[in-house]
Amino acid sequence: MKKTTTKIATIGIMSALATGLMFLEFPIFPSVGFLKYDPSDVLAILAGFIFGPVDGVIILLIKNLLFYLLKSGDIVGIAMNFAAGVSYLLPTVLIYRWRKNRVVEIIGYIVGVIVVSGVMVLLNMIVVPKYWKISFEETLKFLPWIAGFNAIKFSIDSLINGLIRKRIEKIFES
Ligand code: RBF
Repeated sequence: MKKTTTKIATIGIMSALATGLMFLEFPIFPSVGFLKYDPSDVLAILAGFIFGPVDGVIILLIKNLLFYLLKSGDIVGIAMNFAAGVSYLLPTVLIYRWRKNRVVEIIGYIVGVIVVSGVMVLLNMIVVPKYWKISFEETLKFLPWIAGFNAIKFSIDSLINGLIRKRIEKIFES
């Protein structure tokens, strides 16, 4: 991957693919049906590993902006999806770039899953009472499901990324 133009085009294609994948969203736990899994963050994570954290965050931004315009119209959901993607992507990618070996890569996935689960529990404690117009006490009942949702979502993404990263990287080496 030498030319900047090739890289910009690749980021554009990956953002478009991520937007398409976001349409596949489905809930994991019925009790928190507003939390939906979709595999789109995998594209941003791949770009983070192959190009760098800024490129990964750019894909998260573009896919959320496009999904907002094309389907969701719910700025809170979009902002939460973006916050979750960034909270996972930054620690995971930065740890991987610190030492590029399989053990550190796996530690990065584990740290990323723990960080995103913690950050999103905190953010949801602030957002959910306002969004659903419920009390803080009622919101507390959802917290285990919110933590579980984020842990499962980003464990799946880690697994997919871990399995396909090398193969995708090879495409860019030529
Ligand atoms: N997405 C996550 O990945 N983690 C979250 O913790 C999370 N919390 C959300 C909280 C609220 C109130 C809403 C409306 C959405 C949240 N989302 C979260 C985003 C959701 O799963 C989905 O991707 C978006 O709503 C786009 O349909």
